[in-house]
Amino acid sequence: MKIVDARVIVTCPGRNFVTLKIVTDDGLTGVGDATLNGRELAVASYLRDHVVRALIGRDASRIEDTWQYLYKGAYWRRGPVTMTAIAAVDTALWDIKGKAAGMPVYQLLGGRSREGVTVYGHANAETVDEVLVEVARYVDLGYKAVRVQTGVPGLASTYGVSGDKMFYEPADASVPTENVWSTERYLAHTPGVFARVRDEFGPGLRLLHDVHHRLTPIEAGRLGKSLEPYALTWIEDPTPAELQDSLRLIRQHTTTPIAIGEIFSGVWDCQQLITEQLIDYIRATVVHAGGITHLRRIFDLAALYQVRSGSHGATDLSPVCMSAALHLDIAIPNFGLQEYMRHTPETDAVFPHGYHFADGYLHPSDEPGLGVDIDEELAAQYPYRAAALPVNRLEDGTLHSW
Ligand code: EZ4
Ligand code: CO
Repeated sequence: MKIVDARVIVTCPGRNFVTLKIVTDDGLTGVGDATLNGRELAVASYLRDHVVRALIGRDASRIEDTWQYLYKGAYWRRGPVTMTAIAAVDTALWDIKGKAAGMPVYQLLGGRSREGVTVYGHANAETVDEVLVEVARYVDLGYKAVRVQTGVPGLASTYGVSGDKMFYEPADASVPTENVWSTERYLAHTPGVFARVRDEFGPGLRLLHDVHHRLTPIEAGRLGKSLEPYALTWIEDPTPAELQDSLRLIRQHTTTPIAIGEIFSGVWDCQQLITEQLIDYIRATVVHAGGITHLRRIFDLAALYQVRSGSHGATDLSPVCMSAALHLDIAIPNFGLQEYMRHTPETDAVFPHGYHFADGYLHPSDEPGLGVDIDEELAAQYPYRAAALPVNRLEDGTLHSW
């Protein structure tokens, strides 16, 4: 089963996606997501200019060997561009292997460990009164877990709050939008938001919150402690996590669970976080952490330390990534939660897929492979549009983490 073609498809059905489609000599095709929000063309070039020619003629059934070939063979290891490109190849090869075997990929990963994949949605609004309405919408749709983000009084805009409630897209301009941030205003406001939400919805609803890398460890400890009465499932990315050691300080101050890892490229970014049990959920995902092969390796390490999965699932991860994530989620023993932001109808049409949402759960497709494809003709109707993620400054103008 030799690879005879590998196409890199860039499309923008409302937002940019990069997809790799691999074709074998016996007519099988596989798809992999290669989207890196705001840096899409870097990955497209990595694949087109450096990877595709080395794939032609390779045995498509050798997934592990191809992973090692691309990782060790590049000499330059790790990094989001490299690992996203490797992920795309890896995901497409798992899709092909499933089709060759006549089985959904989750069967090749050991079969089902659960009946459905619990997902959380994003409730967001400028004010607390408005966000209660948004949370109720998700509850009505059947969601058992909801992420809550609100505006902060005194700040013009805040991460996670948008006009379009279902399809939040932060990459909103070709040159980064400038936001203003105040940790003091945020820490003063946030506990009151969760007091209201918990009071309104009772103890059964799982609540989450994304801090988006904005605090220092001691500030994060204070936030976690102040949120303890409202029993959150997790706070996400409380600090930038390059400094894995810093999570020890947060742990000394709060029992609010912590989820980190959506920007991680591989196991070396979270090895200490996992083995010292400094986090509760690892948010690494298929597209940015080296594909199904490498993410499974991360999840297996995490399982040894009672760390559960909580994969990133924002709209900038295409339905191809979501399909792949669901096959892992349904199979691994230590699944925790899966983020699920719905894609627009335009995106769903470009990426026909067999997964479906019902009563708070996503269900992977039972078709052979990943159960997702790209409609290349339709994709060609949506040319790439430059879009960058915002930057964030403190009120005095100092550049801060976004
Ligand atoms: O900002 O995916 O938890 N979800 C997130 C996302 C990220 C975007 C960046 O491309 O933090 O909204
Ligand atoms: Co996040």
